[in-house]
Amino acid sequence: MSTPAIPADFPADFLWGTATASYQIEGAAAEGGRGPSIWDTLCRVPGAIQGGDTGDVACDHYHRWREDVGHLERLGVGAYRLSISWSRVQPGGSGPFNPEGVAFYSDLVDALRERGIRPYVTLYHWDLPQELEDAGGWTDRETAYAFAEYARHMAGELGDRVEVWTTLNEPWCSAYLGYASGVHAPGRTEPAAALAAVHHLNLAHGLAARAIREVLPAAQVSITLNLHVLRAADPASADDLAAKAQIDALANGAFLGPLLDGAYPAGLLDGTAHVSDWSFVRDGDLELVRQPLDVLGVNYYSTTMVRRFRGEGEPESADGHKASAASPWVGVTDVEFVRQPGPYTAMGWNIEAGGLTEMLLDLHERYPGLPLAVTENGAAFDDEVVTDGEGRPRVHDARRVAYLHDHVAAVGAALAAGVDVRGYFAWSLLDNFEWAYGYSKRFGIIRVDYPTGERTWKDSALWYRRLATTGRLPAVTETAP
Ligand code: GBH
Repeated sequence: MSTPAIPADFPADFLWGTATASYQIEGAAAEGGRGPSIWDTLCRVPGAIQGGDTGDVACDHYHRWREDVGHLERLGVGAYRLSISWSRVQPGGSGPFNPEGVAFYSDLVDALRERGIRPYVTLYHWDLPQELEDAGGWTDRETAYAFAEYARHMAGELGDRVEVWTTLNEPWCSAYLGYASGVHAPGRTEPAAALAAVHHLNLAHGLAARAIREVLPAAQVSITLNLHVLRAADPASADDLAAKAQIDALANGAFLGPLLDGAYPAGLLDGTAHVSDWSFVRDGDLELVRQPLDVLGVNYYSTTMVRRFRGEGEPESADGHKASAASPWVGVTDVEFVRQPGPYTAMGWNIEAGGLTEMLLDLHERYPGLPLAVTENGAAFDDEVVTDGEGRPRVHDARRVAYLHDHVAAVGAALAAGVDVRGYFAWSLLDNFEWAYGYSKRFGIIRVDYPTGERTWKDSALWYRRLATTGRLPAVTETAP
């Protein structure tokens, strides 16, 4: 695909990294004093996860972490984005901490730093301790306070060895997929509860940001959002533009509003008034949520096209489900999600690198002076292992190389336009547990064989090494071992 003019070189201090998440890679679900999380529970619900897969073993990163740090070192990345399993370090989500769990992350962070790799630590990538869910989960305000105490403790334990503290990963998913569509843990389908979850996640971020800075005044604090880049099917249709605005409020405004503007958008409150009165927002909450952000993390995979539903019966979502069948779009009944032109990844997501430039430019215009980082970007494809002339296993994942190439170029285009982007993290270091899809979807630049756990560098890893070590966008053919 053709890309806009990009600079030949990225800034010398631009950070190249890879990202993972605890439940997706660690395994050792019942080892080292770890308590159960909502994902352990969902994985035991028949039919919830493709193939009946679980994160019990995953990539066995808990035992193979030294080897994985070696891969990071050989990739030449300057940063690694990992997440902490809350129930590994505090099994019940409140109460005593588990020194063995804390030591795991402490050793990992030390090993990274010894190799000059900056740890970007996410405190919450969807694995809520089950005990907290039993008490109401994110629908309960107490969960936000518990999260802040967990954050405070980890700030004390890991201290200034952590480069950037990210409170939450994609609260959109935690709230709407966890509590409205129910495809993610805890698998609830209660639209009003999802809105309470939105607010308590935002509150948790604010309380945790404050707690981290109380312990570490110089800490860099961040949150990672999956903002939706939205398109109206007919940009000349007032109806389609209104549909887009409605989705924008739920997808983007529900988080950007309180985090950066100090208020929930009026369109969000109006559009969901028939579902909830938002009385869970208490006096003072919005001041708490709006803590200074040192960097905003954004995850980008694809774009979303919507139109006002004009047909008979019920609108369908882009993937063919009836919109009323547990939709993540709380309160929305008359918006259709339109399938866009390909190519597509194995997830069925359309590939559109320009959407990443657009998102970064939009944020830059709206929030001038806010540093940004692309904390996830990548693609699932059906990879094949072949054997080369010397009998070595190879994975010629040309489509993933092209995807990464075009999206890195899209970041370059934003930089050239003056956007303050500090880094880019490829999702993911390893093939891993892809949530409701189990192990059927592979996002890694390094292949993981199941169940042996054996790692094999794909061509995309070879390509990414060249990018990370030169700071120059390599041609898609530069994949020599
Ligand atoms: C990320 O989430 C996660 O952080 C990561 O753990 C995961 O493995 C990775 O991406 C790959 O999936 O059609 O409007 O409902 C991705 C979040 C949210 C992206 C839902 C696609 C569909 C939008 N996803 N989204 S919509």
